[in-house]
Formats: sequence, C-alpha cells, structure tokens
Amino acid sequence: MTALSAILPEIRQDDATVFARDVIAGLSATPKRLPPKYFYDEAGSRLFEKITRLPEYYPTLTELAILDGAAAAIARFAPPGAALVEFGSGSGAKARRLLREMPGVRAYVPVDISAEFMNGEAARLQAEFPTLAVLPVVADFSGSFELPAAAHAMPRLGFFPGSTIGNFEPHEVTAFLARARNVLGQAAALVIGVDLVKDPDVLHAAYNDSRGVTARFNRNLLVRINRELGADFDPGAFEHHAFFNRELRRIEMHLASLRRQKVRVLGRCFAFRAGETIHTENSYKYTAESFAALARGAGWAVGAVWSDPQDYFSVQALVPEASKGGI
Ligand code: AVJ
Repeated sequence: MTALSAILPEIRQDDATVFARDVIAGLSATPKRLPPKYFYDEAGSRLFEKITRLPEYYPTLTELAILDGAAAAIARFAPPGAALVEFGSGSGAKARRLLREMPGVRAYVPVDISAEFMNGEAARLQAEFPTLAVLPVVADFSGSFELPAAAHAMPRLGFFPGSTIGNFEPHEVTAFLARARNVLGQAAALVIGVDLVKDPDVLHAAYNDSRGVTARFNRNLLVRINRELGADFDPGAFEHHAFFNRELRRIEMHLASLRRQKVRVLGRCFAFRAGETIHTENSYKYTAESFAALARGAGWAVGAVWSDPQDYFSVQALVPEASKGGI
C-alpha cells in the first residue's frame, strides 16, 4: 500500500480532469445527465453504505443472505491458489463472506474508484485474513485496468456483487462482460449479483426511502461538483425523483430543478427550466432469461443461479460459454 499512495497524487489529478470533462459534457447534453459512478466520493460512499442498511433497500440484505446460503457452492468456482478479483469492492463485506469459505484463495484484489474508502477497508480485511495477499487497485473498473503483477501468476475468480451491473446500458453490459473475460483469463468464472424485475411498488420504495437517504445520496453529486469543480449549485433547489420505467425495465433517478435557474460550473453557465431534470442514474432490472442472453453475447454461459425465495435478487456464476458447470 506504500507504493499505492506514492502514485496516488498523479492518479487524482488525472481523475479531476476526467470528472470535469464528464460533468461539462453531461450538463451540455439534452436531456442533461451525469454518470452515476461519480456518486461515490467519500460522503457519497458513506451515504450509499447507509442506503444498504435501509429496510426498504432490499438488494443488499437479500444478496447477503443469498451469499451466506450459497458460499460453499460458489467456492467451487474458485480454482486452487486463485486470486479473487472484486469489481467495485465498496466495504468488502460480501467478499468476506466468500473468503471464509475459500481457504484455497491466495489473493484478494479489490478494484474500486474510491481510494480512501477502499484502502481503509482493505487494511481491515488484511488483518482478518493474515495469510491472504490483499492487493487493492484504484481504478474505474468500467474501463480497462491492469491487475497487480502478483495476481497475473494466479488463476482468477471474478466477483461483481451489488447489482452494479444495473448501472450499465445493455450494450455496455456486453462490453464489460467481454472485457472481464480478458482481465480474468479465458478459463475463469465470474460471480455476479443481478437485480431482478419485480413488483414496481417494491422497486419504488427501495429508491424512495422514507428517511430521505437516497435523496441525499442523489443531491450529494451536486455538493461534490460544487466542491471539486468550484460550481454554485444550490442542492436544495433540486428534488430527488426516482421511478420505475416499465418499458425499459429500469429505475431512473433524476434531480429536478424546482425553479428556473442558472448554475455556473468551471466558468460555464447552464440554464435550467423549472422542472427540468438531470438524469443521474439508471438501475436496470433483469429476468433470468434477459440476463443470460446478454451474457451469451459476451461469450459467457450461466453456470449456476442462486436467488432468494421471493426472487427479488440473483447471484449468478458465469462460466466460459463452452464449459458449463464449474471447473
Ligand atoms: C450500487 C448501482 C447497485 O442501483 O441500486 C442505490 C445504487 N442508487 N440507491 C442501485 C443506488 C440509489 C445501486 N447500485
């Protein structure tokens, strides 16, 4: 981790430029939009952790229960001496559950965009599993990234929980899954959490919690843009909107301008009509069939699916298309 902090300043500067470019491009577009990956600054990561503990937010609790019940079966997809590569690790709570059942795994490689948050959690996990090599990578896993050299020599098992895949457009899912095959190796498996299509009322409640944590999470994006890009958003002048788009089978989150207003970002002026929204997130929901079809398009087959009794959420083991049924 010493080496990591040594290269950090350089990465951060580069990040700021990319963030600025993405924000300007998104606010210049019609309709206005911002990429959801930018929710996760330090405050945003903490707000998201809070969301995962809300009674209405079923995905996390459901996925944890599925992982607890299926950990031994999932462990069979880890080759001996493997590196467990987690895309978007967050708190590492889910990896912990798998690692306890995977004594043969030699390394844990969490890949996350939020350096501060991840490094703290990685250190804690290292203390819990002293013989495991914990090798964090600070990167945007939606693009291409390099594995640490030590992990190159090991067989790999991919882990992408939390239904973060739901943030990707369907064509991006295929691209991501194809890239994941390259990072993990052509023989590797990928364990992925996929949220399922369900009663719209259940979906609505999960993204409109009664305590307003999701609303704060959404608005924090404006707070972050103010702080990091010197913008003058009034977060209180934007309202949290979240609804299920039935046709596209996705939750959409927006920030709706409560009045006509102008906002300055990096010397540029952006005008909002009353009611005009910034589209901040899509969270796609899948059926077993619709996800299997996307996976197939990227050369993966569904080797196993685990879900809860209500079929709210699924954990799926993807395997190379020609070799169904684990290793
Ligand atoms: C982290 C993308 C899975 O889509 O449910 C939670 C993010 N947004 N509440 C999701 C989120 C609003 C979450 N993912």
